[in-house]
Amino acid sequence: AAGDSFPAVVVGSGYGASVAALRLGEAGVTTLVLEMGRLWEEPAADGKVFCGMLNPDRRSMWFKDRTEAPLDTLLWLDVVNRPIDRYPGALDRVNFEEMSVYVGRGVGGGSLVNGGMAVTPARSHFEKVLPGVDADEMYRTYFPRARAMLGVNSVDPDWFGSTPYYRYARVARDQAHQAGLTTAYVPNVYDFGYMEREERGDVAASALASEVIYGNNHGKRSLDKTYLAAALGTGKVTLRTMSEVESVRPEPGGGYVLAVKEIDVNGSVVSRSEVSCRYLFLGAGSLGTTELLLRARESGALPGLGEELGTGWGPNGNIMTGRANHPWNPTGARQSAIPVLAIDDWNHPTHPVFAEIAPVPAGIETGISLYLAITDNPERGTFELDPASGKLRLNWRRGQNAPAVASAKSLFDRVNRANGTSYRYDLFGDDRAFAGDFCYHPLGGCPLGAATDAYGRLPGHPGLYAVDSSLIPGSIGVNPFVTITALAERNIARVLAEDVTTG
Ligand code: FAE
Repeated sequence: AAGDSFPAVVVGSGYGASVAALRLGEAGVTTLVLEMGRLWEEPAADGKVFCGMLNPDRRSMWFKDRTEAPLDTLLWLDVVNRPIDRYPGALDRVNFEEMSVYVGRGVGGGSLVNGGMAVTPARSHFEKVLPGVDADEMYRTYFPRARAMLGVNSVDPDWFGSTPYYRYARVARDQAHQAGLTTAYVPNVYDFGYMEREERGDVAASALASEVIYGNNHGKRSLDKTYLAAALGTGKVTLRTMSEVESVRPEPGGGYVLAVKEIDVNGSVVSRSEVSCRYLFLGAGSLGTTELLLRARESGALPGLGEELGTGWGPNGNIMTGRANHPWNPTGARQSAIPVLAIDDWNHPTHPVFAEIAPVPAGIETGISLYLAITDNPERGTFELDPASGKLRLNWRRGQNAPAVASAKSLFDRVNRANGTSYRYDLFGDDRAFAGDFCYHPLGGCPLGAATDAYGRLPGHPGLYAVDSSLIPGSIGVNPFVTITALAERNIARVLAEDVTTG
């Protein structure tokens, strides 16, 4: 098909991409956003845009025959996952050999499916992870800008203290305190005023109706409602959905040409076309951006890309674990799907952990305290392309999770000892108490200041930028999207000031 041409193209529509799109639009740069997933806007026959976690249907997952939820089993029974029809659902699980990575698909990327936890990292840890970035400027300007734009707010402690929907978090909080640990409220982009109205029955329930990893029908300020809405509002930004960028090559006179595959809801190819641009912003996520760049390096299309590309990958030290509570201390059948509390033991000298108290929104009493622990695992993986299939391969061995499990175990052994409780072995298959074979927080692949310059510019290829989680080298110590957003704000400000000419 004949190619379209735009001054700027943004690939993907997650955090980095949305920031780039808004700031380009505001600067008057006509910009096309290409997103491989759906625009989640039209309600289906049941009146809902997204499906819930208790009754998943084809809207739940990206072209799967069966859901692949993080909790595999309950009481060793295969009751969690369901057969579904193949469809461009909102949550994808990319199964590499020894690590599975959850990602969002659709307009808004991970913001559609994530828990909304909006955490700014400890400054000391940020400085350790990204020493080349001026932390003063980040904490003074770009973190506050990101939080304001994302709509970050906090739960009212009084309401938290009394609602049955956070009993599970209060139980886990008290047990942490019993072990001498500190807990902290975790800010979120879910509108807590809305959540309180849900409890009163004034509005349609979402967080209080077990909605989260397959999308929230209400309450969550996902990117389509914040950055992307503002980007489209500039009148300079347009969006093409169900459009996957397959490859990138340079245009002889400068700029780039993208090969784009458009699919329908059955996954059938509707068209293949080319789009050219002067400035190309890659915001396809840690996996997507790294894959596109590796393909361009391997094919010789972008020979300037160096050896650092594909390195510095990590799962942000993610480990999930569950504890069994005493029958006289129930966690509650009603649970808000949005986590609001964490055990903060990040200052531990040998086993730093930031552990979110996660819901088990099963609709029944399970007696489980579930946690997503973020640890400071120093292990890193690398990406490469499988020579036979051309697909992305992640070199990460399961054993590389050992430091993360050791840290999580150190903390939860203390909690169990102080409360006379034990682990749950029935949740993740294979009688394991700790699940480190999947992650929610893929980071790296195109590390800032190594695979790129200090602002995400790819070497040797003017006008080509990485803008997303691929820039963060494997760990940030807390949930990552506030950092991804703030870093994208910082980088695009510099790029607009120095590189981009309008008109
Ligand atoms: P991301 O949001 O992944 O967006 C990339 C987009 O690019 C997606 O929409 C893709 O469909 C699209 N794409 C990929 N490849 C292509 C291509 N070739 N052509 C066109 N489009 C493409 O990127 N983080 C937090 O901070 N707090 C949380 O509470 C939290 N909970 C999470 C819960 C779940 C279940 C998951 C999966 C993640 C969670 N995260 C959380 C992580 C967070 O969502 C993630 O770090 C960010 O979404 C990553 O942002 P990026 O901009 O890198």
